[in-house]
Amino acid sequence: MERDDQEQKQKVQCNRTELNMASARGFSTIAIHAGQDPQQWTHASVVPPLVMSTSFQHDAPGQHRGYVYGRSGNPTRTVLETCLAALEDGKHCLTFASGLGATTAITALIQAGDHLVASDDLYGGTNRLFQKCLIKQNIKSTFVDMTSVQNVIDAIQPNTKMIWLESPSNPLLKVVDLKALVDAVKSRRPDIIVVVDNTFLTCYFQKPLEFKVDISMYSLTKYMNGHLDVLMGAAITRRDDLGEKLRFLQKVMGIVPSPFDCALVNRSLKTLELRMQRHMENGLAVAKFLESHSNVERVLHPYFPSHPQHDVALKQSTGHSGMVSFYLKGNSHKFLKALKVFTLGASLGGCESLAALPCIMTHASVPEDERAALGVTDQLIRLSVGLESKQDLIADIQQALDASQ
Ligand code: P1T
Repeated sequence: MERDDQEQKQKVQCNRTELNMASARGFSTIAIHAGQDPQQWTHASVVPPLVMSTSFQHDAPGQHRGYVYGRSGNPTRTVLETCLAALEDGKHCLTFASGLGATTAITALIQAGDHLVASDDLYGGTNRLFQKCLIKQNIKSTFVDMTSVQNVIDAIQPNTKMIWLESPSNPLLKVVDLKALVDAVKSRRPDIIVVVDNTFLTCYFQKPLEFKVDISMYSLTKYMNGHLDVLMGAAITRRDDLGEKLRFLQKVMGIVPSPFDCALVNRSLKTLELRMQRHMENGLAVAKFLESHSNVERVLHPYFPSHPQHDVALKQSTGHSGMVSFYLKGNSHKFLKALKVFTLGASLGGCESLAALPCIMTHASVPEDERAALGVTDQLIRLSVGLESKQDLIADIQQALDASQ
């Protein structure tokens, strides 16, 4: 889909007077203004105020001005949630203390005895939550390769209540056809909640709710905040019933983010479009260089024609982030040790380029046989290509590849 078309379709969720701009439909205009009209505060500050108070004065018992206690609601958090809902073209956004906090709350929508179908390639921590914690609540998960919609349909049981996937996935960058999957599932079982973890692309490159996915989930810790200094998660939906239940769970389970972190993420969203464009440019440049090098076996990038789901990626997203995975022919430990601009570290989506060995660093909690079957081997390296100068990133990769031979 062309970006212009997509932007035309963006509806500004907060009302027009609040946005103070009758024709505001562009991504960055929404990111910079939605939920942030200075007129809503008596001091008219252009940057939303950071409200740290955990207690709010009642005018009389039971009479208050919308806020009671910091866990159930906070004005700085409301600003962020309003902006995120508008950016995603959603209706309700709930933020949580981390991405896994969001996952914990979302999976609390289902109950003991229910069944979950999950993608076989997921962030290791999500896989661990499903296999080690949900199982204790008698929620069983079946893991399938969702690049085939038929696999998902075949895995559905009478008690299946949720489908959970990442697209592109972490770390193999598998792409799932969201429209085909939702249509196939909902035509059979409209009661199943479909959740897409959209962390790798952000709402700038992909909007799962457009494909009638029920919940778009984020680790905001990654690209959305983009500066490697906040842990936070979000769930965004158009459904009133799910929005209401998630708001209840946010308050009751207590997995809330701090107001300070909300202010940081809100600030970061203002540059999301600029950052994502540069992540894509740098990521493609690094991926192309990797592909040309004799010490590289195979490069995984959804915007390369060689990617098995390249057509699906082009159909449902408008670009790709700085996430690139590749299989090295040489010694991966030597390669990682030789890097100078890339930092060896978990996480992704920051200004600083990071490199990781998923089998040890981010996916060690995935059972070894499952990792081997998937191809998360000792030769698989994951890069989060940051915002440094392209030529420095390529030179760094080149010298590390040479050193790993
Ligand atoms: O770290 P946290 O904010 O709790 O988010 C968990 C999470 C959820 N979904 C995806 C796709 C993720 O990549 C993550 C976290 N991932 C890493 C820390 C990592 O290095 O892959």
